[in-house]
Amino acid sequence: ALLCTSSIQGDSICNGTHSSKKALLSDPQLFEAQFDELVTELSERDLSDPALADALSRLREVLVYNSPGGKRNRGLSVIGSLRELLPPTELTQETVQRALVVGWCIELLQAFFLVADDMMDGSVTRRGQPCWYKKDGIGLDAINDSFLLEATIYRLLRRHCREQPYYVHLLELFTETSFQTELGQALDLMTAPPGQIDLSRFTMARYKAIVKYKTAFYSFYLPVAASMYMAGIESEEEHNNAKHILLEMGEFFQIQDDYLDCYGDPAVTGKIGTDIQDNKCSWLVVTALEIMTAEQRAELEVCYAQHDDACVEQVKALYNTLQMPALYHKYEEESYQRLQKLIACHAQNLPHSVFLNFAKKIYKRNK
Ligand code: GPP
Ligand code: MG
Ligand code: MG
Ligand code: MG
Repeated sequence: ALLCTSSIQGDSICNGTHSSKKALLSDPQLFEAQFDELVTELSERDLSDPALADALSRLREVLVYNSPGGKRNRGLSVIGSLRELLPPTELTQETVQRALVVGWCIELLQAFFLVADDMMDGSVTRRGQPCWYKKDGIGLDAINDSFLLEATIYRLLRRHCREQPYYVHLLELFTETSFQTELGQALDLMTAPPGQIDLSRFTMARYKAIVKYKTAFYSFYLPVAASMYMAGIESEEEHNNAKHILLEMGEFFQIQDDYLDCYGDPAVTGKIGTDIQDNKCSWLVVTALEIMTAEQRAELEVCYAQHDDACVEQVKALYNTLQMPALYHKYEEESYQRLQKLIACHAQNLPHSVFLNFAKKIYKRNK
């Protein structure tokens, strides 16, 4: 009874007022189809100085390598939410098109963060392929590539939304959200100094601050807030109501990410976990610390944050002894119930489906 029952809204409903061939495609199909067009726009039509040809072909390569293979939850939820917020008569083909572009802007923000995050976390694979910085001849040049990915967001917003009444709202939303995420990433990194083990740093309060900022704002509030602005909803109260629910969802989403870092199947998640080696303030270590004995704590002190397979296995064995998978599943169920209550109390004027559709996609996920 965990998943909500309403039909898959927005996936196959008419895409606009015109009955063109495109109107037969589902939102996910339209979204994927738009990518090639945006790559061409950014790498061929945007700047025409022939002296930039090599740089623009690099940009194309970066876009094409780092955008596919994700779940697209963030990007698709812009059009998904907009369909719930606007009456069908106002969902013209142009409006749908713009919502898809704004969705791509969120996917590009995600690509920017992931290229950079994988370097900081020393990760090996992402979305089932080597991390971009791990590719031959890329290395630290990936820093600049991440900046390029970020810059494309603002090129697209300018080209597609400049004339819209919500343009400045979107600009502020993207810059503010980026700042929040970068602050969260700073907390994440500072709480995990390589090789310096201090288990007293790993508190639940610290954990919640890290994940709210590094994940919840950009992954959950950003897409829904963008669609609210596109639908003309500007009131701070409405945005705060949505934020309240979405940040709670975001916290749970990162707890899942932490769980999957250790217990997920890399063939499914597309990435190999590094949290134990990286000394991360993960939900697993924070929760385990709350229930372990003094002896177990002493053992963890020795084997956490080591780049040594035997040590990593020892930490995992300790997690198993403490029944972390069972604890996690209990937490997931409770979190889902809490979220349902939050939606009932805080959604107010906003359609509950905006939140329920999102919740449906993340609970019980394994990737
Ligand atoms: C997820 O952390 C958080 C991010 C990807 C935001 C990064 C922010 C930057 C400003 C670069 P994670 O490291 O647990 O994600 P994953 O498990 O996907 O590597
Ligand atoms: Mg990471
Ligand atoms: Mg990280
Ligand atoms: Mg992770």
